[in-house]
Amino acid sequence: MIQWFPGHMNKAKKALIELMADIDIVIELLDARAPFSSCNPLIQNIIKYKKKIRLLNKSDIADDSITQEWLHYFKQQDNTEAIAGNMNNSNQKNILIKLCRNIAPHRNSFEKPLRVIITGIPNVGKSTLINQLIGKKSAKTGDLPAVTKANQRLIVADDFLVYDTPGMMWEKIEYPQIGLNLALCNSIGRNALDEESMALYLLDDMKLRYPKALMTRYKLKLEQLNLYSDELINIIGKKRGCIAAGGVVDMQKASEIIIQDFRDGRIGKLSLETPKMWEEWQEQFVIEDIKQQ
Ligand SMILES: Nc1nc2c(ncn2[C@@H]2O[C@H](COP(=O)(O)OP(=O)(O)OP(=O)(O)O)[C@@H](O)[C@H]2O)c(=O)[nH]1
Ligand SMILES: [Mg+2]
Repeated sequence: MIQWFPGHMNKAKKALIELMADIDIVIELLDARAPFSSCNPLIQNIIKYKKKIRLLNKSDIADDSITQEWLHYFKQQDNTEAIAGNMNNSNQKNILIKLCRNIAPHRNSFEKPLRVIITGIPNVGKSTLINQLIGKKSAKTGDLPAVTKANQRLIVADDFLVYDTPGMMWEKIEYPQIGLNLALCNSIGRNALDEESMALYLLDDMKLRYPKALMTRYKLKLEQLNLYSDELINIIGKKRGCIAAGGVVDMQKASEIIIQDFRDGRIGKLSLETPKMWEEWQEQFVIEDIKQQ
């Protein structure tokens, strides 16, 4: 089971709890490709009673119809607005600022500024969004988990403050699907990962849910989708020239290529989980928990 909770996240957790008393609105970024796995219970406990906007980010590389299902799912929660996020949407800044001002209209002066915090799992795009909101590159960004290490206060306008925070992972990941989905979305540190298992899991899922996208990306024949996923990694590795000493396919390298293709949206606009899949998984988890008792 994948676990990753580096030391700075404990500090970040304490800092987030302290800051929360002075916050009017929480914008929680979820990864649109895995909204439930990225809805970290540690963060939910801290932001429980706050007004929230759940922003399903990276929607440009997620499955549009599934993102709509998730938006519907989250909008049913108390005190919660839900919108899709995409850093390439030039109107996103205006939409978000307007939404925040509507939620807390009483915080509208220099003396009583609107105080908004941006939180979420690592690498979901918090700092990128902050830079978009303030209109310049002040927060450090990067395609690696744990780029931001401490809270940072930034000014959107005289009456609008925004806080960037370090990404936080689940303290304990209870179920394998959650760990794998978070790992595929690049929210978990490399040293905690086994890329071959991740690629096998991704291919198992894509063969069933996105067969056309998979065939197109790797020029596969329909009947090849019946092969075991390790054989598929082998075929893809050969096509991509991932050959190790002795002429065999370098499975690690081939797995890394498949994972990177997914992360960059090169296989297509894919989502790893739907609300319905989650219901089914949760039932399965309950049965497994009972069996273990
Ligand atoms: N495709 C896509 N990529 C995005 C989007 N928003 C951010 N990214 C990319 O995601 C990566 C992580 O962005 P950051 O803003 O550093 O993420 P963060 O949440 O601040 O990460 P930590 O500080 O590590 O917790 C960068 O490579 C961004 O370019 C988006 O809407 N779509
Ligand atoms: Mg950051």
